[in-house]
Order: sequence, then structure tokens, then C-alpha cells
Amino acid sequence: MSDTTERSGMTRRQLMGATAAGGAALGTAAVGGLALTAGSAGALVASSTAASAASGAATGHVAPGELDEYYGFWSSGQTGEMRILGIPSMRELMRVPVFNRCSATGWGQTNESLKVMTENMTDKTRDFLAANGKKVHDNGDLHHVHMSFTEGKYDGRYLFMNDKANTRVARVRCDVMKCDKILEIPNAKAIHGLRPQKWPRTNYVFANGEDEGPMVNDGKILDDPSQYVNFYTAINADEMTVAWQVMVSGNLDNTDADYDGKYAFSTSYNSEMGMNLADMTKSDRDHVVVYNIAEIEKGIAAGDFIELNGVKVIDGRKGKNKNYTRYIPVPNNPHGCNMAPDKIHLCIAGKLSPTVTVIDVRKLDDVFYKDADPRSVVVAEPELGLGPLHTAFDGKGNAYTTLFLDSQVVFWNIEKAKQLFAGEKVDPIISKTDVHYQPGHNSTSMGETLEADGKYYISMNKFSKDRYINVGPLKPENEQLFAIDGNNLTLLHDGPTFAEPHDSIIVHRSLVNPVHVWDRKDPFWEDARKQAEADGVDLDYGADVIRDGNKVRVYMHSVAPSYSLESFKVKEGDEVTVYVTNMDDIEDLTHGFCMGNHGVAMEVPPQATASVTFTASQPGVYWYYCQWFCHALHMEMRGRMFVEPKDA
Ligand code: RUQ
Ligand code: CUA
Ligand code: CA
Repeated sequence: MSDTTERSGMTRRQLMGATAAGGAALGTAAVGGLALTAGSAGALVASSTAASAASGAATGHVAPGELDEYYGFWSSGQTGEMRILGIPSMRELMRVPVFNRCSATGWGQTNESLKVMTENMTDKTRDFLAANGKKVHDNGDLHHVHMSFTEGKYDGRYLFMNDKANTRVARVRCDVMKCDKILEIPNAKAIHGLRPQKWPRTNYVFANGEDEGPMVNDGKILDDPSQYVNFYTAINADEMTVAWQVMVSGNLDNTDADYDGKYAFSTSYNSEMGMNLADMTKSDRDHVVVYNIAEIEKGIAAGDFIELNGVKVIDGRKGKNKNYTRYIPVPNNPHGCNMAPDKIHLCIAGKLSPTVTVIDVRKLDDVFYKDADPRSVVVAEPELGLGPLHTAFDGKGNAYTTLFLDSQVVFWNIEKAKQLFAGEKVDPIISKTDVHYQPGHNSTSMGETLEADGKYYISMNKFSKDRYINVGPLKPENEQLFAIDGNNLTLLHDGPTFAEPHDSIIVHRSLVNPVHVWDRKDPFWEDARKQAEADGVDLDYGADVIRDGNKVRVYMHSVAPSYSLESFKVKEGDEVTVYVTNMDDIEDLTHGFCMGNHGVAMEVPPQATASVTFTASQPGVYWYYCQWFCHALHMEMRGRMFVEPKDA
């Protein structure tokens, strides 16, 4: 961290130096002051007190300028982005656009982001979007964010996340905190639960298809649910391609994987294959599907699959092939599916039932290979309260389950729950704590890994009600941070959030090491690099306008506070692509590019290239400007596009 101070110092000096070189008439003092407000001041303060970062842990208090001990990676539900928080301060640090479109960064508009959003899209979706005059979906519904694992521990490489709305899975690179892959999952409908494989490493990301549909969904079957199926998908995490799918009976809600690399699990709340609420809740029992990964891989290798829309699909429906899947009956309409870091216990939250079903995953071999009764793997089923949704762990044998209807978290002991199940007179419940209000997901620091440390607990509450001053009929959600101390949870912080984080993970900061500036050789703008090469242009220091029929490619770079092109000319009707490369190499010196009245804007962080394409259909003079406050002379960082009339 110590070099941050130095580099921040350099930021200021270089800002002033660049201004002087630009021949600005402003006094040095004024420029220095402005440069500080452009962002370097924060970095200076933060780095100077970095050493005391851990000091606030006991109280959760992180003083201004102090750094958090943990990263919180947050989903955002129907906003479609991923968020980064500091824990325990609960400060929101960053929003990473993924499935949504973003006005600030140009996500969904730049050619680089459009490539990520479209390259692994099905043809069907591409055609659908074209029919609606679009290239990408405008929305997403991002529920679950999870990090890649190596041997049961977070490895800091990637974050994976689902889009329930448009059946996609995305990956975010942790080195730059940008989304680099979005994969639309064929056959499945509405990807909900998502988990990376924990052991031996994240070779697969597992993803649940929540909505049922006809196997071949071509408009011929509606009212014959017996022909409806669901798909469980294993994604090759390195390639971000579909490895295989399993066709299953009943829908799929949440999923998790074990710590041995042998089994993965899904909860199903609609084993009835009902098409309405009454039918989906009709049975006494639904089930947990258990996937035998090695047997499925063997089956695929032996050719026991059908090919459906380019994907190898194995038949794991009830009673079809008992090597691939087993169905464990659990109380009706379960929800959460959480593997404890003791490597043994899988906790299935009852939702409609006040219970959590605890499965000993070591007993699953007997079910698969000795045909033992599927219920024989259940080792506890404690009654905990109303509306159990998700369970988190402290690494000390305890579990924390959210009670949606009771607006509480129940803190309980797994071993005692097993004793109770075996007939002993013990109470597994350690405490119940009120939360505000109606919790869905929860998470503990490092709690879904072998390094669960039992320090912090987050309750992600679906309602804030009276917790904040009124902002109108649409209220924020409310998230509450607790310290776990002994047998108690101590409330440290309430944090309002915009629609609608579902899930979160809390990762120690030592495991996450993003860069400060991009590497010029980064593959993210590979296409721009190739195009510049073909055009004989220096992408790094370009100031060129290349005409290619009615396509015009404009290359410019930025060094605060100017672009290398102060104007360029195109003709009415030209398809214009503007490439901007930020040659500043100082941390936090982001520029932007906004073309006035063209709906075009993007971020250009240090040492990055970004590009955007539009049609110049209106003759006239248009100013483009830097839309990221970068310098005392940021306002002056602008230029003109001149669009000549067609027949001028
Ligand atoms: S689900 S509130 Cu989308 Cu994670 Cu349980
Ligand atoms: Cu460059 Cu503002
Ligand atoms: Ca049901």
C-alpha cells in the first residue's frame, strides 16, 4: 500500500505539470486544489491510514480514510449489476455493470461491452432482439454472486453470477473488476441458483433452470405439463461454455456443491410440475436433486446423451438413470441450499415448513451405490421458526438461518440438531435475533469456504419499512451487519440499498488484488487493436480519421486535459466509430467520452481503449467532451465533430 501514497502524490504533481505544459493561465494553487477534488485527495488519506485498517473490526467502525477488512460482493437483483461494498463499513465502493446498461460507463453501448454481451448469445435471442430493434437485452435479474474456488477456498480469480430474467450466466474478472463473459444458457429457462464447484477447483459453475418448459420449445405444446422438463447446467468456468446439462423432474431453485467434488445439489419447490400456485404447493413433499458428477461425466463420455441446441443433455429425470441423479424427499417448497464448511452437512431451508433439513453428504454414496433409502441421508430436521430461507455458517459448527415470516435470524448448532433428531432432549437453538424486516439471503464472512471465520453476519432484508426517512412509495431494501460474538449477534450497521440485492459474499481483502491501471495489451479491446493495425494506425497515440466507404474510424488518445483530436469531419449518414485510448497511466485518472446529443458516452480508464459506433445522421457541429472529472481543466477537455450535409 505504501507505494499508493507515492503514486497519489505523483498524481497531483503530474496533474499540475500537465496543466503547466498546456499553457494554462490558472495559478498553481488553484489548480492543485481542483486536482485534489478530482479524486486524489481520497487516495492520499486512505493510504496514509491503511496500517490501522484492522483496528475497527471489533466494533465495525471504520473511520473516514480507514480501509475495510473485507470486500462484500453484492448482487443487485433486477438492477442487473454487481456491487462491491467495504465490510464492515458497509460503504458502497463500486457498481460493476453486467446484465444492465450503464450511462456512466457505456456498458451495453461500447463495442467492447457489446461483444461481451452478444458473443455467446443464442441465434434465437439475436433474432428476437433484431425484431425489436435492439442488439442486447436492457435488463437482467442478478441474484447470486459467487467467487471461484481452489480446494474449497476463494482464489480471487473470478466472480460468477446469474441472470434469472434472460437465462444467462456472467463472469467478472477480479483483476480489473469488469465482466468479460456473458453466456446465454440454451434449453434452460430462467437461471436462478448458481454455485461454482468448490473442489478440486472451479472447473464447473452449476446453474439451475427455474422455469419448466417443453423440451423442444417450438410453440406446439402448452397444456401438457407431462412433457415439460427442467435443465441443470454445468458450465466450463475457464471457457465459459456449456459443458453438459441434466434433464430433471421438477423445477430447480437454489444449488450448491460439496467440498469433495463428488456431488452437487438443487432444491425443487415444484416437484408437482404445477402451472399455478395451488398446484405448486399441493404435495406434502418436494425434493432435493443430487447430481453425481463423476457418473454424469462417464455417461457423457460413453455417449449416453441427446444433443439439444448444441448441448449434450443427459437424462436425469426421476426413475430414468439412478447413477446420474437421486431425489431426496424434503418438506414441501424448500428454498435455500447451503453446504456447511465442515464438509459434511448440507442445509435445506424449509420455506413453507418451519424446518431446516440437514443432509450428511457422506451418506450419499450408499444411496447411489447401495440403493439406500434417499431419506437415510437426513440427519437432522430442527424446527427453527417461520419461513426459513437461507443458512450461513461460522466455521464453528453453528448455522444462521433467516426466517422470512418471523423477521428473525435463528442461530443454532448443527450437532445439537442431530442429537435432537436422534431422540435426545436438547435444544439446538442458541438465540433468535430480530432483523428489519423479512430477511431473504444472509452471509457470514468467508462463510461458504473452508476459511469461514465467524466474524461478521449480513442479513439481507427485503423490506425497510420505517427504518429510514420516507423516500416515497418505493422504499429501499435494508441490510444489517452484525458482529458475531460468542452466542450473540450485535447489530453494527443498517445499510439501505437500491433494488434489490439478493445475495452477497464477504471475502477477506487479502484474497482480492485488482490492478490500478489497465495493461495496454489486455484482450478486452482486442478488436480495436486489430482494426488499428489493419488501418495502419497507432492505437496508443493515434490522432487519425480513416475513411472506409461510408464507415469512418476516428482514433484519438487522451492525456489530461486534452484529446489528441480537437476536431474531426464526417459526412451525413456515415457510420462513425470513435476509439479513445487513455494514455494517462496514473491510478484514478479516468477520462470519458461523450458525444453531445448523440446518446453516446463511455468511461476510458487509465491505459484502456474504448470505442463506440453510431450513425452521424444530423449535419452540424457537435461538441464531444470528457465526462469524467479528471483535471482542473476538465471542462475544457472537449472537441468538435463536424457533420457535413450529404450533398455538400
Ligand atoms: S433466492 S431469498 Cu433468488 Cu437467492 Cu433466496
Ligand atoms: Cu478528461 Cu475529464
Ligand atoms: Ca411444491
